Amino acid sequence: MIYSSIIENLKTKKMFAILVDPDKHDRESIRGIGKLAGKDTVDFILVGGSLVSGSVDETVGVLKDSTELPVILFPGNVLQISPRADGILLLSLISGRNPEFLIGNHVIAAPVLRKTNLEIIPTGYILIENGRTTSVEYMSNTKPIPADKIDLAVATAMAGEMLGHKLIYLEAGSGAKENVNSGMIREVRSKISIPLIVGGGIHTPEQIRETYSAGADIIVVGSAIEAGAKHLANLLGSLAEIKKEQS
Ligand code: 1GP
Repeated sequence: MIYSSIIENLKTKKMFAILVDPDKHDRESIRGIGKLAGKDTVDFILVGGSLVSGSVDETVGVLKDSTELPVILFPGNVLQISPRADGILLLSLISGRNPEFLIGNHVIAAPVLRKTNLEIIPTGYILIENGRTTSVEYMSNTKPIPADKIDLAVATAMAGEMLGHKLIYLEAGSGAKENVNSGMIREVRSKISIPLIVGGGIHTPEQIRETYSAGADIIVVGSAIEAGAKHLANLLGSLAEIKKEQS
């Protein structure tokens, strides 16, 4: 079970996930990512994006053939469901007030999900302003929480936990100008007891270190792995070191 292994792993170490957007990689590159992402650095692979025209199902298939790591759907919309994945972050965009992203799409997806063996992981998804309009902000038609309104992010995360979400995801948005600030991560972490994922605009080993030190349990990196296999190999090289420091 993915969720119980996350809880188990977090007792002793920080976790790291990479996000594969099917539109940003060809088959070869997806296969390369699967092979490079070893167990000592990457804990799981997310697949999805705000607007995807390529096949999520095919991307999941290639990943499943090239890695043993869990492949988890991170859907931007209901078209991004593949029964071949291991699980799905069932996201509720709780920073927003768009009913489609709070319940509407979930109603559409539920009967489809019920027919699969996907592990469903309800996730409170909180979008934080980052200095520019991201695809997720535009596509979800929601307002992010301002980066300096830490109290709003904390209250939203607490509400997410009280509503029964199993993870909280603090998201600056893919390609964010500014990643989620340490002060906000620290406060949110101290007020919830479920695991905290942080992603968006994290590219360098320094940012990864800082984000973990602030309290992120799981970091997600997407855009930074789109620069090619060499870049990914370098990043994963420093990650092994960082994870050792943090454990
Ligand atoms: C986006 O948090 C993820 O949903 C990753 O963001 O692409 O900026 O790494 P980046």
